Amino acid sequence: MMKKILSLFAMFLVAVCLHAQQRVVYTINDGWRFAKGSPFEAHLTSCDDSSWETVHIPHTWNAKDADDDQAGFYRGPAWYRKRLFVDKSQEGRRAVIYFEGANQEVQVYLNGQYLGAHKGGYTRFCMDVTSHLCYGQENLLAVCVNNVYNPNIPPLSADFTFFGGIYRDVYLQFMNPVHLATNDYASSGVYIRTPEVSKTTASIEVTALLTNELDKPQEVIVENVICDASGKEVKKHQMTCCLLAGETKTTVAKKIKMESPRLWDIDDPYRYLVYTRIFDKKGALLDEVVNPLGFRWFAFDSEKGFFLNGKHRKLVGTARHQDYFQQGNALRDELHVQDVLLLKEMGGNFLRVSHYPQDPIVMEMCDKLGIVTSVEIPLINAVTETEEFLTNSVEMAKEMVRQDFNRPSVMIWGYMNEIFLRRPYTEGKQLKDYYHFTEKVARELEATIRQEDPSRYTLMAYHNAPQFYEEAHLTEIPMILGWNLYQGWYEPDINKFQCLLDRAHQVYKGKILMVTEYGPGVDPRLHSYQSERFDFSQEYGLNYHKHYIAEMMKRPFVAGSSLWNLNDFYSESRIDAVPHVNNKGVVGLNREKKDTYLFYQAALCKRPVLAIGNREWKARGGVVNTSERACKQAVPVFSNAKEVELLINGRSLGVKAVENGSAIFEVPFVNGLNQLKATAVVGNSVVEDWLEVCFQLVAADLKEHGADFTEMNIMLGSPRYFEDRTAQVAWIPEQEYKPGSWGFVGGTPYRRKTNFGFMLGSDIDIFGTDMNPIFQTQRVGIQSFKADVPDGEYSVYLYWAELDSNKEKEALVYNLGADVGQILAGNRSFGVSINGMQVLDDFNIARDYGYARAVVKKFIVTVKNGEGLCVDFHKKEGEPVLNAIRLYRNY
Ligand code: GCB
Ligand code: CA
Repeated sequence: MMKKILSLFAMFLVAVCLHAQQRVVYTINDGWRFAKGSPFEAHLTSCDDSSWETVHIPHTWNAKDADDDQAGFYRGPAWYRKRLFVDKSQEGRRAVIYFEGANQEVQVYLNGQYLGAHKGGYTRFCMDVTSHLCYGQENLLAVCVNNVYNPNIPPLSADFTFFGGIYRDVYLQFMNPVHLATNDYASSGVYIRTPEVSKTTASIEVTALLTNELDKPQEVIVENVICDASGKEVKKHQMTCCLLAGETKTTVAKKIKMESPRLWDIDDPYRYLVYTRIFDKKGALLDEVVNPLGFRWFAFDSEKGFFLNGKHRKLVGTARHQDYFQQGNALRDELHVQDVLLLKEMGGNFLRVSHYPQDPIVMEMCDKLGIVTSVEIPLINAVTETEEFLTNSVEMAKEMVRQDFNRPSVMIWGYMNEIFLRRPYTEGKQLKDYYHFTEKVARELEATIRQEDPSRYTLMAYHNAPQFYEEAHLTEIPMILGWNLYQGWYEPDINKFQCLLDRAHQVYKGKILMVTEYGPGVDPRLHSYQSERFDFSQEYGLNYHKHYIAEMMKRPFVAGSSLWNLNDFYSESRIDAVPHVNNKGVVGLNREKKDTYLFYQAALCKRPVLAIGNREWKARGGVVNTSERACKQAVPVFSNAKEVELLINGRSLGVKAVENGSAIFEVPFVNGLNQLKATAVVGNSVVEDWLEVCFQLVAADLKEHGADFTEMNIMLGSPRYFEDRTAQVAWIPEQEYKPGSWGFVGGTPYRRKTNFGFMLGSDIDIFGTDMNPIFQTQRVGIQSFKADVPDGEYSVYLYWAELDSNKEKEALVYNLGADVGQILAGNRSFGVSINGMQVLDDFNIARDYGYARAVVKKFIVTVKNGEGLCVDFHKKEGEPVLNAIRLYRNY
């Protein structure tokens, strides 16, 4: 008995010893000290950081910059310091610090000693810290991160915010001195290839890099074990290897054969695991690394599109940026996971991991869910004509390929997005040289990637200026030509889209074609039943996407597409309906689903889909337009059923056929709460969906039905509906005044001049509000706003912003060196009276508030003797304007 216990004890000891020798990996994300700028001797232990902020990684110092009123964001150095206690038990082992990503230049110090640097904000990197580490005591890790513009590090410019910081996980790793290499571009040290794959057989080749950091040679056994998804060992390969002192050596396990492999596919993303292990001569495990293995074969054809495991597949999906509401790019893993799930749920099978390599967990999810991916390095808009720029780009390409080499989901490597969008020259020798240099960079990147990984395709994405790319021979270099197309958005005619596809197919014969971007801006708070280009309404967005996807589906030569973008994302210099945000997501910054998302879900999914559209439009309003004292408004129901039924407050609105993913119902909303219920039968299952909408009904015939009038919120110069989601207020479009009702008298909607003619409303950012849309439209030359409301006391809120602030004028003023306010003041001045009483005489928005600033004035007014309310505007200089009006009944 005693013997048995002893031997059990011995086994336990052995187990503990074996374990203690394996790799230990953990994050060191919490409790860092942080300071912007360059504090004195921040790299030294003696530096006092007690007054610094305490932060947690993932962290960016620009998270708040993204939502504030000021243009620009902090770009410069900042320091992170972390006290690290390291156990004595790790002494004698190798210690490595591993960063998943920090933007964009990093220098690392340990206990005051310089360890190394890394350039580029989107790839992983690691450093051996063993020689500077003190065991059984505290160490000081100091990291300088800098996101200042560096002409030699791509991206130079782009339509997204270059959030600075250590914004992805940081790990400490401890391992045996004899271990799988950690000095190969932060790869796993193991590269798995599958030179042959078919349904019946596959061959596998595993290249492992081994490092011996002892000062004497080591004889080791390298083992590669392939396990299926249940963990069962299915193949094992062993070999011996002799490592010299200090050597890193490459070993290759060739031609491991496998019969009837279960394939990795979109619908069945089956993954095996490869355990690569090193043992010493006595059989003790020294190190182990695990990698995914997916068996698949794929091919692109310039006429027929994409084939996976011999089966044709139209790739349909999205691109994705790594940001989230108020968090910049500093996302915890769960938020990355959520995005890939959203894509899968939408029915997507393709992710353009753009414009840069992303968090490893994104890639892991694509492997797990069966999402084909294209990963790219961030050469965007322009290049710098230096050798250093070229070298950094090539290094980045190697990092990208080696780091995600083993991912079954990756089938394409990309580089260069719209590289001629910001050409510094437009003609002459300088342009020629610039083209030449760009071509050289492209050719080197292509060669590097093809050499690193001949098993995958290469991709470049172009904007609609094909002549530039042709002139520089860039359309000849990659295997796949990706087009970013925005006809019907940046360009007026949506039908040019399909013409461009056909042209590209004709001109670049034999080249594979993908649509790497397309998409309109959609502010989820905006709706319109007269939607038009650039109004940011959900309705325009939906029409645009329906058009694009239909045209692409018709053309087999379009191998695939990634709509722009899965999610709204921050772009500091952009002015859309939401300042500093690019609104082209099919989900919002907080991942709310826009109608466009629901449409794709219905169009792409095989499982039953039923979703009432306008999902997040919960504070909705409109004018009574039926005898039943209701407001009829169109509501789309998205489904892949043949027909759907919609009920409002228990009453059926009938059954409608689904066309192109949706059925539109005219829903008679009543004042207050409305309960919508949709039902459909898909196959054998009955599906249902519900939505509650709070509706604010505004009477058209105020004189007759105004007794219970409470409020109205009207956008002038606009057919748009807007939801103030903070206060749950429904804004509705203007109408012309008729006796007994309400509305404007006189004037015309504000139109802004663009390169493509006039557009309704402005796109300038309005200061002092997060509700740009209320202020971006306007009635110019308005004479009155009247409402035949019942007697009582009212709050009348008038909303203004001076929209005439085009850059030309400002530039002119700056050229003259004069004060903006002085020159432009007085260009518009008017008086305002309410019910005959003058309340403003010489009101000049620009003079008093400057341009593009939200101004709201509230007037308390008593309405008596059944006279209703009348706001009159008196022209003095220029045209009187009004952007919006809110009438609220006090008593
Ligand atoms: C593009 C760019 C992308 C932008 C997008 C847009 O073509 O590749 O980075 O965000 O257009 O929204 O304008
Ligand atoms: Ca992570």
